[in-house]
Parts: sequence; structure tokens; C-alpha cells
Amino acid sequence: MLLAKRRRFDQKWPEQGWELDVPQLVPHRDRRFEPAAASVRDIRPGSPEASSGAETGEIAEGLLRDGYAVLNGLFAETAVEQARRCVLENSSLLRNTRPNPSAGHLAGFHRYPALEHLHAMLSTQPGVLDVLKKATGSAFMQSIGLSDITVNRSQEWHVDLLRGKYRHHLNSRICWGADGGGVYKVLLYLQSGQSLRIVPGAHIKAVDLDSDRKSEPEDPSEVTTVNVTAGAVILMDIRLPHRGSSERELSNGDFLASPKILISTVLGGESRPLTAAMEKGNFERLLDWDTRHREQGRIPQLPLN
Ligand SMILES: O=C(O)CCC(=O)C(=O)O
Ligand SMILES: [Fe+2]
Repeated sequence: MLLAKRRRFDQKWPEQGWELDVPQLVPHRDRRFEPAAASVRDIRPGSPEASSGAETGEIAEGLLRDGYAVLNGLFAETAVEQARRCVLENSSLLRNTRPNPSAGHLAGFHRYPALEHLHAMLSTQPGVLDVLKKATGSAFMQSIGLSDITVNRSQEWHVDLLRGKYRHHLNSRICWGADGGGVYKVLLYLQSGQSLRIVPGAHIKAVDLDSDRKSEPEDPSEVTTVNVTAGAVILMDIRLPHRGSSERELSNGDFLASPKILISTVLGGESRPLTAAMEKGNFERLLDWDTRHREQGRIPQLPLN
């Protein structure tokens, strides 16, 4: 087994005046992700100021307290470049579900063999699993079938719980009761950025799942911006209110030349009620997504960078 060389990947956005390093291209048949780092020593708890060298337990504590944790250095630069390339080569599977013509989304990407290894990259990452098992008190984590690849996709305030039409699968006991929660989004950023905004600690407060408007923070001073480097993984309690980029931010032409790509899955503690409820409701949502988007426009071919 190859051992991943843990290296900070500090490619910056072109508008920041940095040169983009053109990565070496890897032939399709050789594409594979670098194996996960064996320990979580490079992982940092939620707060950006937190010192490195944190142990799994500390990170899990941060995740339980703040509702999110940033894990830096889990994936090497080559793994990030190969993942970007794989998404862009398979971009005809993505559907355009936002006003921005380059915005693409594929729900349930783990179902496609061409992309399945990208899912395994996240769902089998030992550092991720150690933290989540500790946080949920579970011997096993379970993938619930909720996975997404997004390209240049805007996201207003929301929680990742089932909402709107699918909210009847959940109730406040399952979400916020004594054995509530225990389900986490594992979000891999394939470029550096600071688009993610969250409200630390707000995952323990019940929100109305009728509409995303209910997840908008009342007090803007509670909002924290999360900085990520390419290859960083964010673990996020699916009850945490958060937002990503706006349509306006993504209308910047730089995103056409170098798209914002996110890969995510959701893992839950194996015996937690929210895991089972989310899995069931998401199955319904995914079938609807497929029906709704089957005939929908595809995104244009984006540059392979
Ligand atoms: O665009 C982002 O940074 C956040 C994406 C997001 O909310 C999600 O994938 O659930
Ligand atoms: Fe989200």
C-alpha cells in the first residue's frame, strides 16, 4: 500500500495573484486516490486558530460542541487533482439545477462506478471514521446513501436534515432528543476557499424543517467563516445551519476556468435513530431527484484543470 505523503496543498485562487500550478495529468486507468493518512495528527478541530497535534478525542469533542471540525492534510495534492479530473471528465452525469450555467449537481454519485472510488475515498478514510466513531459512540459508522458532487453550486442557509416534503421522516426527538443527532456530512473541498459560513454550536437548537428560511441566523454576529485548503475535509453535524457560495459569488468568471468542486457523503452512527430515518427519507428524495432531473440540461464541458 502506498503511503500518502502529507503535504499542504496551497494552490490559491487566480484573483489572489497566485500562479496556478498545472498538475501532471494521470492517465485514466492509473487513477487512484492516495491512501488515507494513518493517523489524525494533522486534523484540527473546528476553530481555525486551534493548534495542530490534536488527538481524535479532542477533535470529536470539538465536533460535538461546535457542530463542525476541519480536517486538514488528509488528502495529498495528487489525490485532489485526480479527483477534480475525474469529476470533470464525468461532468455529463451532472445536472444544471441552478441559474449559473456552469452549476452542476449529481445526487447519489456513489451509484455510478466511474465515481464510486471518490465516495470510498471519504467513507473509508480512517481519520474521518475514528473521529466520527468517537463522536457518535458507535463501533461502526454507516453510509446512508446521501452523497453529492457539486460544481459551482450555490447554497443559501440550510441544514442538511431532510426538509420540506421529506421532513415527515424526522421528528424533534430523533433530531434533538436524548439520543438525537449522530449523523455527519463528510465534505471534501477540491480547492481552497472561504465560502462556508456556519453558526458554531447551533446544531443543538431545534429548527423548523418546513423551509430553509428558518435556518437563517437571527444574529449575524454568530456567523463564522470557515477557511479550507484544497483537500480539506469538513465534518459537519447535519443539524448545523450553514451556507456556501451565493449565485453572485459564483458568477465570477474565474469559477468557469477553475470550478469549485465539492464531494460529500453522509455517515451516521450505526444504531442511531437519525441514521435510520435519514436513510429512509433520503431514498425517497433520491428517487424524486432522479425523476425530476433525468431530462434536465447538462452542464457544459468545463476545462480539465
Ligand atoms: O458550498 C459549500 O461550501 C457548502 C455546501 C453544502 O452546504 C453542502 O454540501 O451541504
Ligand atoms: Fe449543506
